[in-house]
Amino acid sequence: MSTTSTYRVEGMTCDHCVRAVRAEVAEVPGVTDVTVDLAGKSVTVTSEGEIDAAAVKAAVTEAGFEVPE
Ligand SMILES: [Cu+2]
Repeated sequence: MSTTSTYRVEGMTCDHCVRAVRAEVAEVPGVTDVTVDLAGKSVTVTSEGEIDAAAVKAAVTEAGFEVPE
């Protein structure tokens, strides 16, 4: 069963940012799909089973952006 969760992402300004976030988050274990909304400042993650929110936040940070609490 797949789960979808959305996280707010601060600091993305262009398509390069979108691609960077997508690439990092896609590497989180269990993630099957990543949709980044530049205008909406969010990333929607589809995964098999429960996703590790901390891992998603770490991936976004790794890409150079912030997930505000
Ligand atoms: Cu950019």
